[in-house]
Amino acid sequence: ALPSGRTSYRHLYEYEYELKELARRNSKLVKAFTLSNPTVEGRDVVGVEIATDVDNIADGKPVNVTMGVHHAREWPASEHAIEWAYELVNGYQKDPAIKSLVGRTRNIVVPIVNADGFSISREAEPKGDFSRFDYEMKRKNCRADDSPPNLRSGVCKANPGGRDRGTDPNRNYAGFWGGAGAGVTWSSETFRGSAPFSEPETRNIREIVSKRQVTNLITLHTYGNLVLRPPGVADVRAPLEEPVVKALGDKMASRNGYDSIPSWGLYDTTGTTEDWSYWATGGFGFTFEINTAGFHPAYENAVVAEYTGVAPAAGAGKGGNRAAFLDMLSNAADP
Ligand code: 0X9
Ligand code: ZN
Repeated sequence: ALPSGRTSYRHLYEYEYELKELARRNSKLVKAFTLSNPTVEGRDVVGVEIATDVDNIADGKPVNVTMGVHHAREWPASEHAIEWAYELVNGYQKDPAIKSLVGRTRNIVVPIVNADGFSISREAEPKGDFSRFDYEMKRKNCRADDSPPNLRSGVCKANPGGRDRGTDPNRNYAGFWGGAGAGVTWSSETFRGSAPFSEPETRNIREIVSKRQVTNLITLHTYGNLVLRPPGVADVRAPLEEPVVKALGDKMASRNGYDSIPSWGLYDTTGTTEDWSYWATGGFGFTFEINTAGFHPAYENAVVAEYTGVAPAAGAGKGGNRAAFLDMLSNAADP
């Protein structure tokens, strides 16, 4: 079973409620926060920080960040992230190894980076010319083309329409922004945006990475059973620490049963989360692509089995993402 006992995909309001409830019930260990940039449609982006004496943020400990749902339709990503928050809180009370790891680190979890997109995808209903599927399969955020008439309306509150409205948050970071593997037009599913960090989603993550000592970061996506490390584009140098980064990626992949490869091995991208964070800070960052069955297939497999490592999911085994996340936490605590 999952740390929370959950058996179905959460809705946006449940994430916010549960994160705040975790903090309320464990006030010395867990602090809930709202990032400073509300989304284009005005939604809050909420996370938790988990640390011994959580309010003492200047204690100098390394910060380990876990985030999900840059891409709206990738629901297992936020589920794995929030379950990790429960794992740390539960483990702190009853597992001495987890208590020790948490005691030497600070852990930030932001399950839903793209709150507008997730809300549209998760609450999808047919509307006008568009099917439920058109809404459910939204990827990007809700940024509108500001040149009237708005032909790029997309499935967002203000402008129902095709799902092409928006910027891809995972092409909007400053790392190699605007290069290969990023769209330059609104209709592209990988639209890079008007400038690096033009979007509230990427600014929110920049705020965390720039203000805090983020040594370790995992950004969760679906799908493909992959542990991806920088760089995302073939024609740049690998990190100086490539052997160390590779070893950590390989170790995590040995837990969740995924393939460990450099990101460009999947396809070229620019402007992704860890290509920015690594070159900005030197902190280690990985993308996990959860499961092989689709963007949000059956919960039992894509979330319960893949997180816990219990069969029958294809990539589940040897401890699952729970064990892979613990490797990342151990690396933060004892590099
Ligand atoms: O394209 C993406 O943003 C990620 N895949 S997804 O299907 N979740 O959209 C992959 C990003 C990893 N980086 C590279 N493949 N270079
Ligand atoms: Zn994705």
